[in-house]
Amino acid sequence: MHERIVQGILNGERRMAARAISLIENEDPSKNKILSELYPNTGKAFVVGITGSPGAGKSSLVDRLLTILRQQALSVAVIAVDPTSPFSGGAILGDRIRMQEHALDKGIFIRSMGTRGSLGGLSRATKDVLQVFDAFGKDVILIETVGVGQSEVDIMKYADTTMVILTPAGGDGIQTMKAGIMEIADIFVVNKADMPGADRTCSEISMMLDLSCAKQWRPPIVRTSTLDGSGIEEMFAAIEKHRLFLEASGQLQKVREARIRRDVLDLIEYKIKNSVWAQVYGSESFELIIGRIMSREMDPYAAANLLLCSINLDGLGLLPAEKTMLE
Ligand SMILES: Nc1nc2c(ncn2[C@@H]2O[C@H](COP(=O)(O)OP(=O)(O)O)[C@@H](O)[C@H]2O)c(=O)[nH]1
Ligand SMILES: [Mg+2]
Repeated sequence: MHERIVQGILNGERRMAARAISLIENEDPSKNKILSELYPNTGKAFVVGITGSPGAGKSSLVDRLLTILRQQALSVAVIAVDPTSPFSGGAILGDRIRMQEHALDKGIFIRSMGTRGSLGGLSRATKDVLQVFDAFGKDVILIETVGVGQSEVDIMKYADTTMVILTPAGGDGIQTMKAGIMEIADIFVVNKADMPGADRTCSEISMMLDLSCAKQWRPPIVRTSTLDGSGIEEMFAAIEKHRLFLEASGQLQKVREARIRRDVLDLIEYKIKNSVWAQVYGSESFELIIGRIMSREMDPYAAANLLLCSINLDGLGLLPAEKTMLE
């Protein structure tokens, strides 16, 4: 079954890509095998993250960006992540923007992710979906996410270029933005520049950039309006410029290597944690020890050490067949 899906994705069959994504969202055990086999075919897509407050105009900008990317004959995938939405499969983007035109375009694949697939963490599921689109042969992957919490900041770590979308002061000044969000910006976009206050927002961002330590890359500030499309070309040019900077400076390699390091450690941590919980929680000795801690006969530190000795991490994560191969 998984062979069929992997082959389908590599052959560019949309239906198979959609299948894989559903398996990822449902935490189906077969997803690991699919992702492992797709892996050699990944690493080619360029990932652009788009984050900002709800209503800042992220979806509208994505819509505009899609038009430009398609004019360049690039194939694109959009992942819209909204942790507050229980819906999946197009509800987030679809009702907001004029997607009809793009929805029929075979070069575009749009996927919304809500709370489904959050068992292993929404950012983990997003990363897995990213891999599917990458192997599927998408040149560019856009990730739209609401910039409100830690999980969104985590998701943006998978982007090569991160755009933070702000709107003119009064509506949503930079003082209201989370510090963490400001730091991850490679490009600032002041959208709704058709409204008063855009100048002030731009100078606030500029002042903030003056204060932060000098980096190799100073994030440009682009003004856009999705109403008349002004600034959209500049926004695209800024993305291109950042991509060229990443490539020329060797940063792209560095960032991707750091990401791989973290991914492997995350996976190990995830497996160990699951195994520890499965072995310890609710076990007889665990319950016994908890009772002794309650009566102050034992302390939690000694208890943890004691329980650690009983945990077996042998062959963690290996499938039975892989174990036999190693023996
Ligand atoms: N005036 C103005 N309104 C905009 C602009 N871009 C988006 N909007 C409006 O802002 C609202 C939120 O846009 P949306 O793209 O859904 O924002 P998102 O929540 O960040 O994805 C919609 O009603 C849009 O029509 C803009 O450039 N100028
Ligand atoms: Mg949106």
